[in-house]
This record gives sequence, C-alpha cells and structure tokens, in this order.
Amino acid sequence: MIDQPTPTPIEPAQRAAQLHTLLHRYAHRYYVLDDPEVPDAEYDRLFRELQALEAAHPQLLTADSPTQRVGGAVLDEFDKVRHRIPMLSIRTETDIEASGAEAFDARVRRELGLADGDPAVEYVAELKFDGLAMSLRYENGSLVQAATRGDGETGEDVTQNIRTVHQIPLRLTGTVPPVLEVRGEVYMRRDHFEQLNDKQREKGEKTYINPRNTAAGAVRQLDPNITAQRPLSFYAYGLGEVTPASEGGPDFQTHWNMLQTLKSWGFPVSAQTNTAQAATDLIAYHQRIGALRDTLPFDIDGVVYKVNSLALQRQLGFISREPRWAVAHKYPAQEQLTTVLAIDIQVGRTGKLTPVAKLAPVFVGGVTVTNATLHNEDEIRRKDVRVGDTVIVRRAGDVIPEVVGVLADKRVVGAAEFTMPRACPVCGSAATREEVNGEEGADYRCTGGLFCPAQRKQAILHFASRRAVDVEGLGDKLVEQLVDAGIIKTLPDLYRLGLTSLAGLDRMAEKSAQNVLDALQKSKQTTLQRFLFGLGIRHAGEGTAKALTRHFGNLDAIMAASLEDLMGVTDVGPVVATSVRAFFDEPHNREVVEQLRACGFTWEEGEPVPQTAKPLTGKTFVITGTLPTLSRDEAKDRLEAAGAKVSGSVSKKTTYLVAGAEAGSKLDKATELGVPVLDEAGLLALLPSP
Ligand code: I6G
Repeated sequence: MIDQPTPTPIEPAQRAAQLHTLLHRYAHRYYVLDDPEVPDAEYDRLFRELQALEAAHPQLLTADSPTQRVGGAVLDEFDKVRHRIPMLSIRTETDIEASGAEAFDARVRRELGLADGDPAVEYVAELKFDGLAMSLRYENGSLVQAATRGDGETGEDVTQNIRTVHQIPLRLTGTVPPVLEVRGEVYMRRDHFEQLNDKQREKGEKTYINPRNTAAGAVRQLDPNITAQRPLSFYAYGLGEVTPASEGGPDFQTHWNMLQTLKSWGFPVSAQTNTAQAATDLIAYHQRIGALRDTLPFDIDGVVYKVNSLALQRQLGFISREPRWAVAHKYPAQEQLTTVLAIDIQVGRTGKLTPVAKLAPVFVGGVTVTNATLHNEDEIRRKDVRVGDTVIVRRAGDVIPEVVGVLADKRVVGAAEFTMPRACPVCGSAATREEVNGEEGADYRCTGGLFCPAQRKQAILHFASRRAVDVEGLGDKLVEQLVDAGIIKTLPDLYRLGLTSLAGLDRMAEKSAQNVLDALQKSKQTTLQRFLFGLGIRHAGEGTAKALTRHFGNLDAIMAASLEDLMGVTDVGPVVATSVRAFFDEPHNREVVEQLRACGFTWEEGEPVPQTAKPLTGKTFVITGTLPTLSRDEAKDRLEAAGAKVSGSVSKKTTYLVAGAEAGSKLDKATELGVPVLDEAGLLALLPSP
C-alpha cells in the first residue's frame, strides 16, 4: 500500500487571512468599481465561513474584518475628535456664470505673479457632491477612526456608523503610509434615497426630505444599526495627516497623482475628475457637468477647481482658513424655501384630482416656480403640508416641481389640515377615492366623466372610437378644434353640429364636413353594448359592457341596477359594480345619457338573455401575434361569444394562449408557466361554427 500524503488542514488564522483578502477584494469590486467579480451567493458563502471561523476563534476577530460592517452598541453621545490637520472649508464662487471660473483663474495667476504671456495654470476639476465632509484615519492600512468636520478643528467620532458604509474600505490594498487621513464626502445616491422613501410610503411613515439631510441624519445616528439600513456612499477628494515623505510616506507632486493613488488603495474617486488648462477648460467643464447634472445618480451643488501642482498650492497658501488654490463653482440651487399660498385641485383628462401647491414665486432649478405638485391626499398627509406653511420646493431638470418637506417649526398657529374635496372643483360632480386591485388607491376621481369640462375631449374621443359608436373621421385634432372653439361643450352637442359650424373650421373642406356629419348620423345606429362602452365608465371595458347588456337587456335596467344586482352579473366584481353605480348616481351623467338618447340613438333592446352554459365558459384565453386569417378583434369577439374570457396578459390562470406569427414575450411566459399554446386552427376547433 502506498502512503498518500494527507493534505495539511489549513490553519484557522491562515484561512481567516485568506477570507479577509478575498472578501475585501470582492466588496471593492462590487461597491467601489461597480464591477462584481463573483456572484452574490459566493460572497455570502465566504462571508458566513469567516463569521463561523471568528465565532469559533474569537482571537481572529479584528476591527478591519469584513464581518465588522454591521451594528454595534448604541451610544449616548459621540466622542469629540480633534483634527490634527484642520478640516478646511472651500471658498464658494457665487457667480454661477463662466465669469466665476475666469475670476478664479485670474486670482490664482495674480497671486502667483504670472503675467499675461506666462503659461496656463493646470487645474484639477472635480464634482462637488452634496453630502457631508468626513475624515477617515487609517493606521497601518486599517480604518481606525472616522470623524465629521464639526467646526473644522473638532469633529465627532462616528467610526461605528461609517464602518457600515460599504464604499469605505476597512482595510487598504497595496503599500500605504503608516498614518493616512483621507478626506471626502459621504452622500446618498438618488436611487437609494427614492428606495428608502418608497419603503417609508409602504409603511405609511413620513418621507425624507432630500438625500443630503438623510445622509447627514444617518451619519449622526447614535444607533449604528439604523445607519446600517441607510445606503450611504463615499468619494475621496483630499488628505489630512499623512506620514511625511521623510519618514517613508508618499511624496505626491500633484493633486491628480494623489487622487489616482487613493484610487489604487481602494477609495472611490469620482470618474468625472479631469485635469484642465486655464479658465477655458474650467468653463467647458462647468458647462459640461451642468448639462449632465440631472442625469448623475447623485446630487451635486457645483464643481470644484484645484491648482494641480502641490508646490503651487503651498506657494498660494490660505486666506482666512480657506485655500487660495481651490474654489467651488456653484450651479443654481435645486431646492429653495417658499410659502404655500393655497392648495388647488387640478382635474386631469381622465378625471384624476391632483392637489397642487400654489407658492410664493421662488427661483429654483433655474426658473421661477409658482406651482408644485403634491401628488395625492396620502402624500399631503405624510408631509403634512398646510396653507401658510414654509416648505422646501425642489425642481431638478425637467421634472415637475415638488414640495419635498415642511419646516414644521415655522407653521403659523391655526393652520388647518388639508382635506381632499368630495366634489370635482371643475364640474361639481362627486369625487371618489379609487380602489386598485381591491384595495383603497391613492387617487380621487371625478365621477362626472361625460359632463366634466376637464374630461370633455377624452370623453368625446372615447365615445366616437372604433370599438364604441365608431364615428369615422372624428380624430383628436378635430375634437380639439371643436372643443377649443367652444362649438361643443358636452357629448350631445356633437350630434347637434351643423354643416356651417363644421365647415367653418380651419382646414375643413365642405366635403369633409359632410362626411363627418354622415358618420355621426351613422353612429346612432349602434348596439347597446357599444353605446355603454362609449360612456367611458371607469373600469367598465368592452367585456363589462357586453356582460351588462346580456344580463339586463336594456339601458334603463342597467341604470337602475343596485350594487347587488350589478355584482350578480358574471365577471362583474365590486370595483366595476361600484364604478357603474357611481357613474349612474351622478345626475350630470344621467342627463347626458338622456340627451344622447334624445339625439336619436337606436339599438335593439331586448329581454335579458338567460345565462345559458356556453362551451368556453370559465376558460381564459390570451391572444398574441398575428393569426393567419382572423383579426385579433374577430378572435376576441368569437371567444367571448363562446363564453370565454379574453385577457391581455398570461398568468397561471390562463387556460390557453393563442399564438400567431411573431408572438413575443407572451409566448415565452406561457412556455415558462406551462400554459398550453394553440394556433389558429386549434382555436377554430374549440369554437362553435359562426
Ligand atoms: O467640501 C469640499 C468638496 C469637494 C471640499 C473639497 C472638494 O473637492 C472636490 N476640497 C477641499 C480641499 C475642501 N473641501 C476643503
């Protein structure tokens, strides 16, 4: 028998060291470079292995272990930290035009004694993230302390909290000086901020005002477990105390070179950092970043220019604690304070009521803002916005201005809580809160769909559409003209149009006008189902119109049906039934229906059709792609006539997918869910002959 060498079991300490290296590297690739090297599951597996190892051998647990990013004890207060090198502030150039950059370059050149003919000064241009300044101290490559700026001399020790920020390395890579203080900005990305606010909304809790305040609040949490739940980011832009070159520390010649080295040690450095020659390059940078500003994943309030040569920086020195070699060149503020003068309600084309704050005019995001959306009743409640309040209004890019928060301590005594009106401010019809998927939705809607001037164009176009009463040639341009010119106010006015008023419209020849009148005349011979569908009752599509027609037989019976009666109709649930009832409860709508009837609409009214068993009752079909002979509408009509339900999306409840040529994702979904797929021949085999 041959002696097999047994593999020597790896020492726990050695394995822990291996795991540290791997996990630090993977985390750096994931969080800093945004370029993951291994799947999350692999990271988690190694992480758990290290946790188990540290639990079994507590002596292996070090402060810079990748496992030490979460939680920690709740503090009573933060310890004070005296900055060995003060944390300076940076001069702000308030002139946001190109002249701001020119003035800085001119100042630098003057201070350096450069004449007009002397060479250009080289700068580094960087983003000024809207966050809070942080000083990170590393000793022998491990993070030992994180401190806020405070007054620049003394800050607060927030190490526990900062450990939870994944972009901040707990241990550095490469050869690093024994003492290294790195300065930079902790901030929150906008998408992370929105996700945090989505969670707040789901919990029905107050939303945060902006990423900057949220990041600042998270850093100053006494409970690090709370900080750990706030996704913070970091970027490095400078140095504090560093082992001097004479004692083996780095000997940087330029700011640019220093930033590249910080990057190689594991710090996130903004990819938008550039070198720049003279004022022309600075101006171009300010303009380029200004144009990009709204597409960046984080807020910036300006850019920063720094003289690149560290020798020149030393020569320039400081003035009243601000470096002469750097300046922040701002952009227009995206948030401002103003007061709420009133809360108005706007009614959209579909009847949605949107509360809008009328504001004392304020210059924000480059324009004067007087209105800001408040979205809906819940949002107003969450933010507790009241008339008279001082609010923060935000306008970024082309996004509609928004009230992001209220300064509660500035509220005037007696300011009343806002309540949504229960009547449409445009037409006086009842406004009701919608249901969405059986739950209370956030929006109120005007129920006077046919009558409400705000919904007029939409209502007319829908009524005239092909699957409703089908008025050929009545498109949106014509409806727009007719309504804007005040020729028609309500739907029945359409049927009172004369040739003269129509032919008098822009670009309307007499022949075309006559065609429209003929089409209007023709549309009056219709079916009850089409007429009912054309009324545009919310949630009542063609399927509902068909079911109601079949069940009740005539319009009067439908208009008179109680909620219970309506819910007794096949495929009519509480949402649809409530909506139909609310529609016919609104006197304005009944009036319009009566007027339309008086215009001469005719259809065969009959006795309610007894619900006989149909061959495809209870089966749900989805149609996708192009069928060889049947149009999509024909297939739908024939399926429905056979008792089937035709749905728009594939789910586990779908009985068959009918797929024609160029069937796309619906076919993939059906295959994935194991839903049987039919071609046109298969469909025809299931249908009774027409
Ligand atoms: O507050 C700051 C933001 C950005 C800075 C800064 C910076 O560079 C990109 N640089 C310095 C030197 C200082 N504050 C003091």
